[in-house]
Parts: sequence; structure tokens; C-alpha cells
Amino acid sequence: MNIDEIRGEYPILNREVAGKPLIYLDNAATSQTPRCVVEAINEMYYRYKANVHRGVHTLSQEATDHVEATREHVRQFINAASTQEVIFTRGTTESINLVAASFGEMLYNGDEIILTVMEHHSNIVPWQLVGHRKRIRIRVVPISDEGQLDLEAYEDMFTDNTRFVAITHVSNVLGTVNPVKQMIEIAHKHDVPVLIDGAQAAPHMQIDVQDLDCDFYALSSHKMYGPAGVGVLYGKQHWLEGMEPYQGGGEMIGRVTFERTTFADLPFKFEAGTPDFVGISAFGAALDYIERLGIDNIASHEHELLEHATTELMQIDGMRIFGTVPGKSSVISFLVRDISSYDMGLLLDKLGVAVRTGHHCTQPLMDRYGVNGTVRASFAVYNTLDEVDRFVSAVKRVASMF
Ligand code: C6P
Repeated sequence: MNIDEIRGEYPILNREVAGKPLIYLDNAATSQTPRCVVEAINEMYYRYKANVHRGVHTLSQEATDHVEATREHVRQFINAASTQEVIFTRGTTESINLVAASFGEMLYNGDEIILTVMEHHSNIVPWQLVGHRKRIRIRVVPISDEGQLDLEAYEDMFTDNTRFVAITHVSNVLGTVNPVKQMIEIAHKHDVPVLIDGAQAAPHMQIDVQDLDCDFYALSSHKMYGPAGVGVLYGKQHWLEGMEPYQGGGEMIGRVTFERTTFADLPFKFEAGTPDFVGISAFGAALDYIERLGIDNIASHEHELLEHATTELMQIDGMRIFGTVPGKSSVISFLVRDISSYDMGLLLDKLGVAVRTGHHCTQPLMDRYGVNGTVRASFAVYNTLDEVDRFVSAVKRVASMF
């Protein structure tokens, strides 16, 4: 891959921050958007803006074709069996809320669900909301200090009351790539369905929902070089068919009277109201982009950056890295001595470096490590080894100020 050429597609990377060239290392929060995706957004507004699935007029049909072409593209991208299993949402958070609310309707007093201590709040709070209402017990898989899930503890957690498992594919803090295929196999032995939070996996690795055999898979476009406000929920057809709609409104119905409403077929039963048809169409362009570069090429470049950053950061006195499991994804969370993540982040910003600081929406994980927050650098395809060097120098400089 020609990284200079790739960078040319991202005008934002030429920006300066605090008079310094921007080094954008907050890609796990959101990735930047290449020109081809921005152009796809413009194209939708300039040529195709019309409501979808509603009009017989040409514009509406063309807009609908764009949305449905992206649905088919997503199906191929994650290898779902059918487009009926691909639901568009606002993002991973909404995808998980959909399942928690809708599948949650089938849970009862005393049922148990299994989460892990490294879950993002998006994969904790929706389950608590349903859990409190329905008096469901949440059990939590612990991790080792390195950030590896305790699979023995996980296996031991299954009881006759276990009804659901929801786990992250990749930790947004530790970078740990969880053995989700094995965990799904274990859950299925107990006839328990599994949701995988793929927010941090889909931008970096090939996803094959049929090979994983997961029951649900959630992802966000904005972490995959696509626009914000678009996400996907994959669900196995038989589960989706058995679930009540998550929201009611236009386009998710079969027939409405004041006495009774019947619902549309999948996937529309779960897509109430006008979808973000512009964003969905542009997400298709982002998938094209990833495929053009090759997800394996992206991953191996990011891995090189991660290895280099880890080696260099480790030279800094008082450096503590959170998440050291081999084969981890391209995020690196750290603290230097007792310098708060907030101070480090603020001063790095003054040197042009954008990182994330704080609890990363994973407070239980922070509690597990006994810290309030960490600094997190995360890499994308357009980052360079030179940026990593300048980032490490900036960390050293900030550390020397304390
Ligand atoms: N994590 C981060 O900086 P949304 O906001 O719906 O697109 O994604 C939520 C989400 C769910 N699961 C995981 C593992 C995630 O990392 C995220 C988003 C960002 O780490 C923003 S908090």
C-alpha cells in the first residue's frame, strides 16, 4: 500500500492543531473519512435525495436502489446468508439496544445473561435496563492482568437459567481479540444465543458471521471510514422473526388499523421511520474503499504501527501498558507514572497529537485495573511510522514536564 497516496484522500490529515501538524491517533473513537465516501454523500444529495421504499417516482426508486445495494454489500462483507438478516441502525449502540429491548422481552425473572468485564457501556447498560425491569441476573466473565478472558470461568457460568451471551469481539481499550468463535461454540452447547459487539473488529479484520455462527453481530460505519449515524445489526433470521419490533412507525408495518397492526417482513420490521439513506449509501462506498485496500493489508500495516509504538513506548520510564495479549488489535492504552490521562491528553493535543483519554466508556474495566482512565492511541490505515515516532517523542516530552 502506498500510504502517501492513501493520505492524499484525507484532506483533514493536512490540518494543523495548535500550530503543529495533526497526528490523528483516535481512530478507535472514529476513523477519518476518505474523499470517495464524502463524494458518495454529496452525490446522494446532489442527484438522488428522495425518501426510500416509499415512492414510485424515479428518484425514490434510485435512492432505494442505493440503500438496498449497500444492504447486499454488507451481506457479502460479513457473509450473512440473506439480506433479510441485515438491519440498518444508527450504530453499534442502537444495534445492541435493539436486541436487548426486543430479545429482552423474551427473558423472565431469574434468567441469566453473561457479559465480560471488558464490555463497552453500550453492551452493559442496555442489558441492565432490561435486567432491572425483568429481574435478570448479569454474570461477568473476568480477565487476567494481561487482558485475556478467563474461558474456564466463562464455561462454569452457564446454568439452566442462562439465556443470552453478549461479548465484544475486540476490546476498545485492551485491543484483545477475544476467541469469540470458541465462546459461541460453548454457548451453543447450552442452547444459548450470542451477540457479538463488533464495533472494534469490523474495521480491522474479516468478519464471517456464518463461520463464527454468532446469532447477532453489531457494527458501526463511522469506525470503518464511513459516515456517522449508520450501523448494522446482523441477526439470524429465525431469531429476528421471533422477536417483537424494537420501534414502531412507517415502513415497518404490513397493515395498520386502530385495533391491530401487522408487521413488515424482515429486515424492514426493524427499520421504523426514514432511515439515514444518505449515510447508508455512503457506507457502501466505505466498504468498497476497504475492499479496494484489502482488509488484511490494512490490518498488517496497523500491526506494524502497533508493534513499533509498543516497543518505543516501553522505553519510557514508568510506562504501564494495559492490554498485552499477543495478536491484539491496533489500540494501545497506557499511563505514565501517576500522570493523569487527562493531563497527558491535553498536553499531547498542544503538540498536535489526538488521542483518547479517560474511561473509554468502560468503567467496569477501569475498576478492574484500579485506574480512573488511560491514554489510548489507536491506528488506522493512513497513520505512518513517522507519526508514531513523533507521538512517542511527544509522550516523552509531556512525561518530562511532570
Ligand atoms: N467506542 C471508543 O472511543 P457507537 O458509539 O454506537 O458507534 O459504538 C459504541 C461502541 C460499542 N462497542 C465498542 C467495543 C466500542 O468501542 C464502541 C465505541 C468508541 O472506544 C466511542 S465510546
